Amino acid sequence: MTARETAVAVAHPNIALIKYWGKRDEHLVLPVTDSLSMTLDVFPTTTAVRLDPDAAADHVVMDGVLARGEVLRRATTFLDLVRERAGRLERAVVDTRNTVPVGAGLASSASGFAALALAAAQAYGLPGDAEQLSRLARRGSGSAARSVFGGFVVWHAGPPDAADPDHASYAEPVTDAHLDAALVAVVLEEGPKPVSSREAMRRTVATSPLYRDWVTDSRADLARMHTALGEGDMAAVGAITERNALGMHATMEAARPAVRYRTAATDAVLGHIRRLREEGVGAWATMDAGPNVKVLCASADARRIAARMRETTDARVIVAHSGPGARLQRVTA
Ligand code: 2P0
Repeated sequence: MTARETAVAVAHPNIALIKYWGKRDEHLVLPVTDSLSMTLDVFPTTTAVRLDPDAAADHVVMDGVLARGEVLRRATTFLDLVRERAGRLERAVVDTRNTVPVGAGLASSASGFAALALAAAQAYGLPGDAEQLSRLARRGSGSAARSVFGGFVVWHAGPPDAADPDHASYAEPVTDAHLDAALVAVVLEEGPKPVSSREAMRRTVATSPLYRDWVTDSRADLARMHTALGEGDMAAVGAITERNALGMHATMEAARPAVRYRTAATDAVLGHIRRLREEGVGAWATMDAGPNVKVLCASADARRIAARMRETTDARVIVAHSGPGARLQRVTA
């Protein structure tokens, strides 16, 4: 690439069925536990990166607004890492467009850093395969490691005593999953969250008396999840997903001070999902760092469940299926 060329990459968000909640190394973004997600086919982020040899600083525009403060700092820190690895000094012009509400617990940082990692690696001429790209994206935001791949994806925490812990922590596709699942997102709130997931994780690891048990449980959940995905057992995948999410929220709600993302509206949707199950409909809940609820179900049931959610809430309801990994859209002069 020459300095005039622009690399454009697209990545989709992912929703964890087995959650990532807590880091063992903040700088390297190493998680305490493995996590497992499904990449979605909605809300892509498209990011363009162009090198500017004349610029004194990175210029980052997010959804048409010039980034400052924490958003700019995180992007620049990430670009510094890419520059260091590529042995380049030029600053970058970054234009990123989200289609997901930022900060609403629908993981815009996952699609954002996966797209930025791919576009920046291309623009700076950094070689590497998808696994290597996943390690790089992880440094921007943990969950971005998973958005590099499509379908079901597992992110390995890596052994705590690994000689090269950065190398040991990466995501890869779950190749033996036999399940056509969908997610029905019930978007209750689209505003920014009261506590960032980064801060909430920190507080949970440092102060929650339930955290150790959650880690033990989550490891067992992951092993059971692999079996359930391999067997295409929707009911088992759903049940493990729901209890893993509820366990994550319980551990953070026990932190001091408590982190509470669930609202009365969240609990009402959880009640609707429980009632659907009592009627024999296969629907299971998961929630992230926000009040919104995502309903995991078989693809064949998604439209019917979405219709029921629209009847029972005023929320925006979006149906998502399995989506693709990050890809380069174009490299233009
Ligand atoms: C996940 N979440 O597994 C979990 C569940 C939210 C709840 O990953 O600090 O933006 O940038 O590594 O990836 C959201 O946290 O956090 C997240 P950082 P990230 O999807």
